[in-house]
Amino acid sequence: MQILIPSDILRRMTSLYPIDSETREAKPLDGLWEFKIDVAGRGLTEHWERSPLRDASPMPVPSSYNDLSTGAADRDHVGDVWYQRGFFVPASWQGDQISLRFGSVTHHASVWLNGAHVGDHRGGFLPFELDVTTNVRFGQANHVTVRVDNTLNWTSLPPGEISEQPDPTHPAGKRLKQNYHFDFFNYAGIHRPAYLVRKPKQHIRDITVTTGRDGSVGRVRYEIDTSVPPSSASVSLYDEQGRVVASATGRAGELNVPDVKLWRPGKAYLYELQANVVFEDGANDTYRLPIGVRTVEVRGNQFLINGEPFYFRGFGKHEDADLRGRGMDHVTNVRDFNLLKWIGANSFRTSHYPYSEEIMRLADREGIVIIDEVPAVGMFLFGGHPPNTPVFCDDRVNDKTLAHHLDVMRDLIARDKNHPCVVMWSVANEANTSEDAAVPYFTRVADETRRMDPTRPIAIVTFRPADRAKVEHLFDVIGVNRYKAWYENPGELDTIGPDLERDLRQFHELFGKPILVAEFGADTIHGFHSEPPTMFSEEYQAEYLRRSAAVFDRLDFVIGEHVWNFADFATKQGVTRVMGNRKGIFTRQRQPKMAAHVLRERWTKLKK
Ligand code: GCB
Repeated sequence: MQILIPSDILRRMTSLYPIDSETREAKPLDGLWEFKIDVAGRGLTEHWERSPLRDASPMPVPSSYNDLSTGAADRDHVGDVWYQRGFFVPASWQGDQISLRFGSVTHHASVWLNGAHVGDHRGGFLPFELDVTTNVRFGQANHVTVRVDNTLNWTSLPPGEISEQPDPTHPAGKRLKQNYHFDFFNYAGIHRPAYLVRKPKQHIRDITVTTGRDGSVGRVRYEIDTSVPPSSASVSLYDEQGRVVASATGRAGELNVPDVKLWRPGKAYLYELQANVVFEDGANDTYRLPIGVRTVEVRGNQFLINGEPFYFRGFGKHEDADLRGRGMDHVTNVRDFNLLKWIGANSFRTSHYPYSEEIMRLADREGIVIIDEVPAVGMFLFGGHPPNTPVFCDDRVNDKTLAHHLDVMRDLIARDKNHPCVVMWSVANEANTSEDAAVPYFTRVADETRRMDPTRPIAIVTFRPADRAKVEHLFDVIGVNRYKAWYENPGELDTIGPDLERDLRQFHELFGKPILVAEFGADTIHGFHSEPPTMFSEEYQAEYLRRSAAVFDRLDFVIGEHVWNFADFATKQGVTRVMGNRKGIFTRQRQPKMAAHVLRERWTKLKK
């Protein structure tokens, strides 16, 4: 059976990745922009968008701005920063639709073109596109200004809290302090590629594809969404040799692909769906979408891809690198995918926020399976609050947070629905699911996510004890995070075997669902050695993994092991963080620690 994602939910301008085609152009706006930190918060009232930024410095796009300056105040700034640049719009573009598109701006953006406000966006990890056709000057210079706000509050994802601190060095005598309950540095800036996009006035707005298979015949259902109803529409499917293997006419329909080559983990096969649309006035639009034919399903204790049991071997990751912070970087991405293949991994979770479209496209191509997560992280109060302070209540995670959470789920599904690499949505990481008020909240999130995409299983990643986990039953797969012999019983490697097994069995007994061990790991300083193994040494991490793996191998309901973390990454400063989180199997510079060889030995031989 084929199910399409309801199109009312997906009518968003942002979903199609910007490409060149015979009817479209995507002009990169990456490079050096003018940049200024709004220390006193005056930019908006002084209308910085109206003139060239004064005393600006150069800032690369895409990149985080935090690690490029030598000043702690710049790195730790809370509030607005401003970006500006000029560009030229060819006169020949007149008559087309012109838009500005950002892969992501973290966390919130306001955009002006030639001094006129053209739009705002909330949320730091998804794309947005603004129609600027009436604002651009054709055949002339233009300038774009972006205000980037990095603040987090209880209605944002991830959530955070702002407090004020006296500071005599600050122009206002006080400064803002950002608190948050998640374990990665709050990088900010224009993090992903920016484009000036030209497409026909009447155009393809979106394409939705779902796939299935009957024996050797692949079924590809498609639906094309256009800005106005077209007079005709057609699609052709090309194989990797560029041969047409199926075609159809109409805005929606089904293609049959004889002798289909499936998209398989580790063995990706991508077809290209070419959509052509002609409008009443004779104008036309063409878009090419890479697609893979595959199925996913949870059945009993198993996770099936193409009807075959799939065991997740891989990591929780981060978009994080030296200097660039969370800025999209092809160099890091290609190295990471090569390391994933080297170590025998087949999957990762986009912990704890949606990753760049460039990474998703790479995963499609390289056959790496992805669990796609939204930035619902930090919905638990770690330390500093009296015990039992609620999270799900009017003052913290509330109805507004829920509304935004649902918006982000919808936008993520709109962006990533056509990626064969995405096999499951993860709706949250380590929320306080022991609270009664978490139940209606996550019931809504689970119901809406299933409604928006009936084709993929959904998961939640939890760290609560099984007998106090009140919402986990709502999901198809439960991701469990456990740090035995680390946060629990530090240094006692012998506890891993019995404790981890007991804990995972309890989850399965209570919920009867497949369990993914979504996080387990130990901080390890590259170059520290100790025999017998001691915490932070390479030997400890290696032994920790061996003992954990022995547990997974005894439990048939465990559908995968995602080690925390792929690489060392930046966090806020604190006494438990030695220049960041060191649970990486690779260093932040992407070189293996000893444990990488242990995993490689296991994963390249694992018969599961
Ligand atoms: C967790 C979190 C992850 C942290 C990790 C740690 O449970 O999900 O974001 O980085 O623990 O290392 O403490």
